Amino acid sequence: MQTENPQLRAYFARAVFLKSAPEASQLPLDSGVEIAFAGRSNAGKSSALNTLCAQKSLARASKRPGRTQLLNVFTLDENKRLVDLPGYGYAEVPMEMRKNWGAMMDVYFSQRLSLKLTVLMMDIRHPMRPFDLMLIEACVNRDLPVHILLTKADKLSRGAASSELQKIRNKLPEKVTVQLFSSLSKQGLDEARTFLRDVMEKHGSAIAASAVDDAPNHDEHVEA
Ligand SMILES: Nc1nc2c(ncn2[C@@H]2O[C@H](COP(=O)(O)OP(=O)(O)O)[C@@H](O)[C@H]2O)c(=O)[nH]1
Ligand SMILES: [Mg+2]
Repeated sequence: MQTENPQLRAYFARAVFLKSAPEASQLPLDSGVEIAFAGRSNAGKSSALNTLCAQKSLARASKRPGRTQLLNVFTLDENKRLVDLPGYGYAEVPMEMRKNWGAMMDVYFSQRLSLKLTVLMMDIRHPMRPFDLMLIEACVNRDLPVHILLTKADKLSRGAASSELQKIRNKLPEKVTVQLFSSLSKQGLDEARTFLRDVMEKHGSAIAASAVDDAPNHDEHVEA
């Protein structure tokens, strides 16, 4: 088990569940900084979120994948959010739901201005599947940074994991970053937290500087 930096841990341990939105239109007001978590069902997304936020069941790490089609919103503070996107990739998800998923993601990725980073979870043993490539392309097309966590790195030997990392890095667009990660061993935890915190702080301070007279009204959100 790897050690973790306590300050980085505390930064994310503040996360609390805010709401589940069945559609992008029902997300909180589009202000502040948002980081989205995406990945195929079973990629280890819920586990990664729980590990990053040092909580046991912030995002439910379920063994029954692919059923919930909700955007789950967690807040670090009033200007910083993590959004857990619905998983995708299981044949058992009905066609209607898949179409709905695509439409929802299109709206979310193309319109959400506060979205500053997508964290894509890929199981290191099953990386770069069509869904992953589609998502990377959608983000790159709108200049949205993507940071990839190659999850379950503990399933491979150190050597195999780092050669897989290099192989995948070579196939990615230059701006997409990638690292090894394991919720089980906490490998890559500080690295991931540092990356995410830097994105939050970079955009967060820009907002603070421009928001002196212009504080967002958080009561504006209307529940459906
Ligand atoms: N060995 C190992 N298993 C993991 C890790 N992360 C998740 N898993 C397992 O992978 C399965 C799917 O994890 P989950 O977080 O629910 O994936 P999600 O569907 O993407 O949210 C579960 O059985 C987890 O216990 C990891 O870092 N190492
Ligand atoms: Mg999950």
